[in-house]
Amino acid sequence: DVVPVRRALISLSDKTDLDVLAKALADAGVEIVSTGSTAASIRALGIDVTDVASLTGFPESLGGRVKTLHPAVHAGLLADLRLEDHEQQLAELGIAPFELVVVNLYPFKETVASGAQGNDVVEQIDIGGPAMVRASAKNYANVAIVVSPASYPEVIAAVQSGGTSLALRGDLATKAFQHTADYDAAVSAWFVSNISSTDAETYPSAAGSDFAASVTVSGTLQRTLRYGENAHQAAAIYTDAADSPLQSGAGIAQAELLGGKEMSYNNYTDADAALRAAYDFDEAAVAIIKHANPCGIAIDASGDIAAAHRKAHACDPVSAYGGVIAANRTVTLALAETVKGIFTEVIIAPDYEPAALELLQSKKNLRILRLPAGYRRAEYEFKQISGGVLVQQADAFPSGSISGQWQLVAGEAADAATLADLEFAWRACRAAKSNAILLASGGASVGVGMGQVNRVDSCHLAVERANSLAEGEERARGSVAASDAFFPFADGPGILIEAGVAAIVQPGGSIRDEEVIAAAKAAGVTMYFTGERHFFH
Ligand code: 93A
Repeated sequence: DVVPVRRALISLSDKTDLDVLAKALADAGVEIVSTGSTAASIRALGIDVTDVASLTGFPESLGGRVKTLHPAVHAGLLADLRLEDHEQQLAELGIAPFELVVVNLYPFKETVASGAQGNDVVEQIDIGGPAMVRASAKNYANVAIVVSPASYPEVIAAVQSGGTSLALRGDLATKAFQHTADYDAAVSAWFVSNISSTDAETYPSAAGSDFAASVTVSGTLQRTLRYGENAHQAAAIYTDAADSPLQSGAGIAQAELLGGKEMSYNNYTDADAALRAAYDFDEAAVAIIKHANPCGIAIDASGDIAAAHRKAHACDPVSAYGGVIAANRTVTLALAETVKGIFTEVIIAPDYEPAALELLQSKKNLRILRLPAGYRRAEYEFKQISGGVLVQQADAFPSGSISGQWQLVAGEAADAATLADLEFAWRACRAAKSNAILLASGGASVGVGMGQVNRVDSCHLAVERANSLAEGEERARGSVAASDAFFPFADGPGILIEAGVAAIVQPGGSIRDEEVIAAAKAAGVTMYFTGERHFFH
């Protein structure tokens, strides 16, 4: 596993501690190959150095744009000497391998921070540097890649003691890929703000790329985000480590962007909430989410995902403007045609019919995401608190009928259609932030009261929204209601009963259950207890 270092390639914009490094390598008998000003600095120390131009047989050209982009360099970085074939080819080509590569990139972020504009910034996009870093990191079985002076002492010690270990090279390669990902994130953020013609947002970016480098999070930095919940908050997205108890690579963080702008922090949280809701159902289901709460949720028992969307949208067409849509089935052309006419931030689904995708892609600002194969919700949920983190098993419904466990406590047993609506309402209610009251009818939410600090207000809100958002129609009358937790008093159910709901499902378990049951009985309203609560905060 130990690779002795005979030949090193050094190409540095930031020359911090280059003297220490070059002297140590020269003392250890390492041959040094280097680019323009780096070679000059090494030579000025009185140390022998080979110019990369003499290696490639090409002068550094186009004002430095083409220095190391040459097979004589890259074959030396990418040859896997565990393979006889690679070794033989290198010999035939007359190319010697590198065992150590030390590169830091053109100071792109620093140039942007200095206030530079336009071409001055573009010129600082390093191409050859990241190519060398990525090639060497890919070939970590053979090459040690160093991207920061902070790693020099450890690498020098390894060189002096006979070579680099596989563990060290693996750690260095991991840092290298994080470094190039972070670098490209900064470049792409600058392009979004300065070059892209489709970007309608005018908020100043929070320069998130430095932030990502400064926080330690378990998992892998995927990219820095333009900003967090608000424009002044820096932010980044990390993907779970392979051995993480979270999800192991099959969640929204791995979803494929098929169209539209980059996902923002809020897009991610809303899309995740939408998925959580849509995937609570066996039937074709659509959830429309804004600010982590549902504008509408609906199912279609015949599997028509467009019909599910129409019903979900009808719940609150006003709030659905600028919302996030999740579907648990392939998006059909019929669904795409409806969505095309509604301003939507994100649509996420397991797949898209080709014609549907093409139509949606014509909407430049619509982010279109395809879930990774095998998408599933995480088994555990983590919530940061000051000084620590809370962990819990994720709340989930089993598939299939759930009403078998319910207890009828008031009124007549629900007929099949009402029971189906009660089951739907009970599942859908879980998507609304507590305290949640959800009214449903025909497999669709028709009124949602969410996020209130008392259940009476949630009842008022659900009824008020059910009746005011549908023109001239009293949608609360004849609907069914679900409550995510028990009613502590009979006042909440009183509001629902007065509005005309036909049946109520709730966990039960209050010391005043008898009063609540009595109110339902007096009104002839069916009531079930589920015995299980579904708070969601
Ligand atoms: O302009 S580049 O993208 N083209 C290249 O072929 C190339 N090779 C190395 N930039 C390139 N580099 C970068 O030059 C390195 O990443 C390093 O930051 C810098 C060092 O150049 P010099 O030693 O000539 O000052």
